[in-house]
Amino acid sequence: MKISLEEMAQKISVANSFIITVHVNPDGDALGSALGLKFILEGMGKEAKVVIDDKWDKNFSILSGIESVINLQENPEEKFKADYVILLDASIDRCGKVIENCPDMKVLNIDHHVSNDDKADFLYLDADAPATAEIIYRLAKVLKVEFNTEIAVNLYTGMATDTGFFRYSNTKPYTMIAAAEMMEAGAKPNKISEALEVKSYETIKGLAAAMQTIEISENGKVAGVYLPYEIVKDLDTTEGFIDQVRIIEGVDVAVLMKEKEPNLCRVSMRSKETNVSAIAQSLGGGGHIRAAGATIELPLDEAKKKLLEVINEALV
Ligand SMILES: [Mn+2]
Repeated sequence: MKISLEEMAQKISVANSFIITVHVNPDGDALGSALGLKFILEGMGKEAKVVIDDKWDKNFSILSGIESVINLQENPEEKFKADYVILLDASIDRCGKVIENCPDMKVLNIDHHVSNDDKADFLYLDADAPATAEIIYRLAKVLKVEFNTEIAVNLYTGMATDTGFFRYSNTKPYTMIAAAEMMEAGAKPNKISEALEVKSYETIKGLAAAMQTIEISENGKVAGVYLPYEIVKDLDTTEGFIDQVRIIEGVDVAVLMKEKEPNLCRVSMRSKETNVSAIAQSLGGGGHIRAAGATIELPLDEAKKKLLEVINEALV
C-alpha cells in the first residue's frame, strides 16, 4: 500500500527497532541508503541492523558502518526480530531471503524504481528521485535529524553512484543541494570517488578481455559486450564495463551481457533515448527508464538474439 513520506516518517518515529535490507548485488545507492538510514535511526535512539542476502564489493569499504552489515549467506538460517523491516531501493522480490528470515514483521519499503511491485505492507515510491539516498535525505529532514559524517558519507555515496557522479539526466538541482549539504556535514567527494573507482590490475586485464567481445548492431544504435562463461568465470567484477560501451558515438542502448552460468545470462542496459525499463520488464526484469536489467535463461548466443529482437522493437 502506497503512503506518503510523512506517513512513513510517522511509522518510523513511533517504532524502536528495525532490520534494514536492500536488493541482492547491492550497489552504492543500496548500501549508502541502508547505512545512512541506520545512523539516522541510531541518532534517534533506535536500534537498527543492516542485513543483506549477498556479499558486496570491497570498494565500498569507504562507507561508514560497512563492517557492521550482516551477510545472510554466511548464516542463512539466522532469524531476526524487530518492530519493522525497512526495505530500500528494491521491491520484496529482489532482496533474497531476508524478509523470510524476519517472521511476522511488517515491511516498510522506500524506493525509486518505477518497476516496484507495491507488494510491501507500506510503500513510499518516488520514481522521479535519482537515488533512494536522496529520499532518505528528505526523510531525515522530516524526522528533524541533524546530519553527521557517518550519515553524510553514506547518503553522498548513494546519490553520487546512482547519478554517475551527478552527470546523468536524473540529476536535479535539488540533488546537488542535498549533496552539498552532505559535504558540509563531512562527506569528502574526492576520497569517495577514489575509493569507488580503484580497480585491481586483474580487473583492468578482465576489462581488456571483455572489450574484445564488443559488437555494434541495429545501425549503430546498440553496442554491447557479450561475455561467455569462459570469460565471466575469471572476472572479479564487471563494475564500470558498461560505461565504456555507452560512450560510443551514436549509441542509444548499451548492453552488458554475462553468461553467469551455462544457460543463464544476466543483462544490464543503459540508454540515452529508449525506455530500457520496459525492455527489461518484458524479459522479466526491471529498473529505471535509463538503466535496467534482467536475467535470461538461455545460452549466450540465444539470449543475445532474443535481447536484440526486443531492443529492436523498442528503439525510438
Ligand atoms: Mn538506487
